[in-house]
Amino acid sequence: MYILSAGSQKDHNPQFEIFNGEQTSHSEVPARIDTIEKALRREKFQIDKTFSPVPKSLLLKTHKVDYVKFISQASRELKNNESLYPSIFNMGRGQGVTNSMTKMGNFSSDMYTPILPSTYKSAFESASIAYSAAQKLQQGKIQKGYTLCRPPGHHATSSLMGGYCYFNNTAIAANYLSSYGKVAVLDVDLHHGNGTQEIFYQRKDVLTVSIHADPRFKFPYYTGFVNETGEGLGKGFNVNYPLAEKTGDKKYQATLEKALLVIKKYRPTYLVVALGLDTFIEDPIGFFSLTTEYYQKMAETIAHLQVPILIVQEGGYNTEKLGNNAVSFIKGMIS
Ligand code: Q9C
Ligand code: ZN
Repeated sequence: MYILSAGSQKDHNPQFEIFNGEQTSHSEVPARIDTIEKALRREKFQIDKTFSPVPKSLLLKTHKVDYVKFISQASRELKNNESLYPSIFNMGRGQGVTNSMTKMGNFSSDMYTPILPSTYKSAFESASIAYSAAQKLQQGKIQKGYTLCRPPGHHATSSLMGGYCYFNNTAIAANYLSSYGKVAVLDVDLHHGNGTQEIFYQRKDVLTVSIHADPRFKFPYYTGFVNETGEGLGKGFNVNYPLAEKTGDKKYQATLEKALLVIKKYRPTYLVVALGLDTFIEDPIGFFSLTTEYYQKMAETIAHLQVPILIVQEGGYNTEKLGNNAVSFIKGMIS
């Protein structure tokens, strides 16, 4: 198992989110990566820290140029300790852009996802490790890779940040690999991978499959329903599995097996797994009841596909136990 992490990702450190009109603590903290790295090292896994920057062409295959420019420019213009949150959302209503706050409303879908001075660099490095590991996979240098991406990516659409995500690391890796074969994305984060769904919604060369909390009750609320199956050429190449509160190991496993059957039938050349560990029973913003032991079985089941696999870290907010859960998953991948 090849494991890749970056350096500057830890600089992106949101101090709060705005939830229901209040400042509440932010779940997506730098300690998440520290905990995973520590647990992996304890188990004697090596962690590579060398990577190439994601090519602009690949970034722009996934995100609109104005969106990328906005994140870059807004990060650069902020002073130390400053942060930018949207207060009003454009939602396609108009074009008047007079200041950074109204401009951000063009590119934001919620108030959980601020821009800080370090955001562009951290998000860029997060995307870069996903790209670099995907490249190694494509070159046949590795059969399985795991990238400790932070900030996460799967809620970022082609032109909207949200759900703690800026650049869609999973989609960037899948887009890269799609130049070399058919790609399946399996999203096992607790939350629906709305960004990844949007990015590939009209394509059949990338199959997107997501298992997640029923969006009637959980973020991102507006997407993740069964009837979202793709559009145009992509019709039939997006599959959603919304599940009820307190879904446990057994029910999850049954759903995973169904999802893997769909992926198997597609005969992908590569599989990208968007690994959220917020399905954990003790996750502070969770909804499911999966156990640490189950992550090993989940990974074993996925590995049965016997295709090159890239695992991209997404959510997971129990910073104390996140490392153990990641280790359990990685052990299942290699067993
Ligand atoms: N105060 C990922 O797991 N919900 N994003 C915030 C809780 C947003 C999760 C409400 C959840 C976003 C990558
Ligand atoms: Zn999540």
